[in-house]
Amino acid sequence: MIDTIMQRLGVAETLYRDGNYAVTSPTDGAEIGRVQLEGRGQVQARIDRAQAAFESWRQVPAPRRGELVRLFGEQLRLHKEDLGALVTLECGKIYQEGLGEVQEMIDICDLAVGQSRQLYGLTIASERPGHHMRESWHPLGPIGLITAFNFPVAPWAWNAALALVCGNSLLWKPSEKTPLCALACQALLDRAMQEFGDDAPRDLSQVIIGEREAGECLTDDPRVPLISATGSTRMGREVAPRVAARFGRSILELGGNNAMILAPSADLDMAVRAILFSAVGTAGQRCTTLRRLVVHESVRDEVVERVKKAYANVSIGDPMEGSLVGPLIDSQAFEQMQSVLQSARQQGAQVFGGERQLADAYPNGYYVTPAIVEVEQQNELVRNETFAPILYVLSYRDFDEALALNNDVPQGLSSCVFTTDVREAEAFISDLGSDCGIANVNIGPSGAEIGGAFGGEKETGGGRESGSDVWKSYMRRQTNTVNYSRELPLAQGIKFD
Ligand code: UN1
Repeated sequence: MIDTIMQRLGVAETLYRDGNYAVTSPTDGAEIGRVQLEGRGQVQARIDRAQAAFESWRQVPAPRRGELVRLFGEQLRLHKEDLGALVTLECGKIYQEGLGEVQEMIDICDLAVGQSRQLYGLTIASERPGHHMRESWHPLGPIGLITAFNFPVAPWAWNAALALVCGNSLLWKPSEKTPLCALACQALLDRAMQEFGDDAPRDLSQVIIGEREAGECLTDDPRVPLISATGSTRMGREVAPRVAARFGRSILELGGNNAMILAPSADLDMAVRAILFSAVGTAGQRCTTLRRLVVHESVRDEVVERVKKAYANVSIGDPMEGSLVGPLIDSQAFEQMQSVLQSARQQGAQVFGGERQLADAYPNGYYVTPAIVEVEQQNELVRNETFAPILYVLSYRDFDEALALNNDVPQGLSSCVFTTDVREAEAFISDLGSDCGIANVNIGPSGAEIGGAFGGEKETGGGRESGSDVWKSYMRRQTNTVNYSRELPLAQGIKFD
């Protein structure tokens, strides 16, 4: 299957067959390719080429740059099924979600094409006669993109589509667990570049396949003015100081520990469906996964009962074959989940589910029943993000207590409230409400659409991607004061003669 898919996506066999590093599918642990890891020298050579590509790409008018992104979006439309299947094969999310991820790429391309005609600045009133001020936005340089295994294509596209229309070149270091998806995206972009014509420089976009050393090379190089990194808070703690040490900028999209407040007035049918998708979808491996259910004590028993019933009906298995829950990424993720559940039990929590499934059929595939853990308190275990399908249940009495629980974790990505009480809904998204980058009303915390800024506060890293005015992060801002008079007055009325 892999060969047919890669052929249709236009990836040369040498790129994914002949390397020194084995790529396996989490579905069954089987090897699906071998890629070549790059070291310091190769990465540096790529940065040289990215610099040269930037010098020429920034001269292409922005709306014309948008045309390249439009063509790329067309390639994605044509190859949605193949790329979606490759996402499923390489990272183990179910095919529906693989397709969804490619759709997110298409959506950001559409947004970026429009944006390419709207890279506008301001005109600002000057205090001096015969002067005007304005703000202009200029291309930034080669942009370094670091992405995670769980969303192997969309977050790259959120950054890439906007960065390209903003006039930048790209250097993409994907997760070592999902390099084939990156090669496929690159192949589709190459096709779009061929159609586009000569004004797209050859090394406009490059993929760096490598481990830690390759990543460090990218984060440390002053020629790369912006690093946009998606992954764990642990990774962010390493990347951010390295980039800051050379005064580079970063966009960080790190861990989440997303809660739902479930109020007594909520539409419970809707809430249970939202819990199911957001807690169990992608086998709990989204940064926006619902990890904490903060439910009013008056409906707690009923809700937990209904969620358990819904969990019992969830099909677990081969992500290509219509199941709702695919495998965890690897044995390490499985062991991590088991050790957290074990600690929870030791602390006296009620643990439901969490067992390994299908071990006979897939000795090297790590499928689990999603777990529900009923806890008394929001302790360290709950405050930590475990990248697996574990849903902690906490109860509350009054709304302020629920809000405090929502905010009392180190992460600040996503959050939601289910309520039909307009006061609670408004309070949740008010200045005094949720402290997260995303705060939803009557929908779950995951599955955000393109258009809104995506990202979060605190240990989530503070970055924003994929919508609103985030294009500005991929450009440099310049303030211009122009004097069209014959005098040279100084600001603040200073006399200097
Ligand atoms: C991620 O898990 O890194 O909002 C990204 C969502 C998706 C993106 C998740 N649109 O769940």
